[in-house]
Amino acid sequence: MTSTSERRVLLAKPRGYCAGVDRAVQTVEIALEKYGAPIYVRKQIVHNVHVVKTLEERGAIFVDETEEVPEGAIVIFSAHGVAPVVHEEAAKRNLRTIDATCPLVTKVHKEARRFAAEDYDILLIGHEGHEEVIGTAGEAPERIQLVDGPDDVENVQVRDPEKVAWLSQTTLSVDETMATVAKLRERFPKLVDPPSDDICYATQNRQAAVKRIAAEAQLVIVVGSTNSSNSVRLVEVAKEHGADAAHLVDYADQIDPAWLEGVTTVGVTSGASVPEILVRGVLDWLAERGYDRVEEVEVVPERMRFGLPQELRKDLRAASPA
Ligand code: 0CH
Ligand code: SF4
Repeated sequence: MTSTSERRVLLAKPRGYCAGVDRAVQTVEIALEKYGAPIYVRKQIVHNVHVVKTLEERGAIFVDETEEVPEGAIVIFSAHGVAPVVHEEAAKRNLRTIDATCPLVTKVHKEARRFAAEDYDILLIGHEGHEEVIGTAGEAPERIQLVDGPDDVENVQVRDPEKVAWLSQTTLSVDETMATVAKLRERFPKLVDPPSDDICYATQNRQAAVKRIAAEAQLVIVVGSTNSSNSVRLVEVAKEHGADAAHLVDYADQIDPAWLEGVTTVGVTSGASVPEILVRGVLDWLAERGYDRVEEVEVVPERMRFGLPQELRKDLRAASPA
């Protein structure tokens, strides 16, 4: 047993909501207020069980495809982005679309279009089947191929090894992606980099923060859902950077008390799609078990904010008195 006086919590900062998630969740909330329920949302607005459940309770209906949305209704596209074909399908069904794609995902879509227009073969580093990757690849399906980590590099086939560029999903492990790029460059020395980082500021900052706390914690608890790529990456990064164990939980009641055996320092963080109230739940759970000394460890300040999608802003402006 550890003594109570030794027990402490290191709370990573930044953690939780990034600017793109904040904007996407607000988009659904404001659309519900402005247009009334139901509001359709294609896919989970962000990959978090609690966020989706809360919005469902307020009248959002989450669907997998636009064909499930009644003709003429409003549909919101999730933060992870959609392929151009999805916009076309929505237009055919006369849907009113509000695009909550994070501007930093849109930036990667633009890079894909530009490289494709210049006739590059584009190697998109990302996780097979992830919505963001499906959306980005849909910008130029005939030019883009997926590279799912360093072990997948040997499978890449290109038309001209002199004309290859890489892009990535925004929520990957920074270190693993650099390892993938290094292997790609061994095969294609002329490989062209994206004009700026595709892995976004929020992903990078949350990984930097979890590395810091993992170096001192025996156990790291990451709050996040199992389909949240960036949250799962935080668990992996914590294990690689010093934590004896790291676990992903949606809610405090999923913590196994056995994880605390012999643990003096618990690290806590959360993925970019996770509301702070869930982190508070974990801190309360830990405090009840003697881990009531919480030290916040800030590695970098974050001030990023994004404006609401233009379709929504336009309607809000039209409704406000001159
Ligand atoms: O980490 P992923 O991409 O699975 O998504 P999330 O958990 O909804 O976090 C927000 C990222 C949205 C797109 O970059
Ligand atoms: Fe945007 Fe990054 Fe947040 Fe994704 S994780 S929504 S790219 S800020």
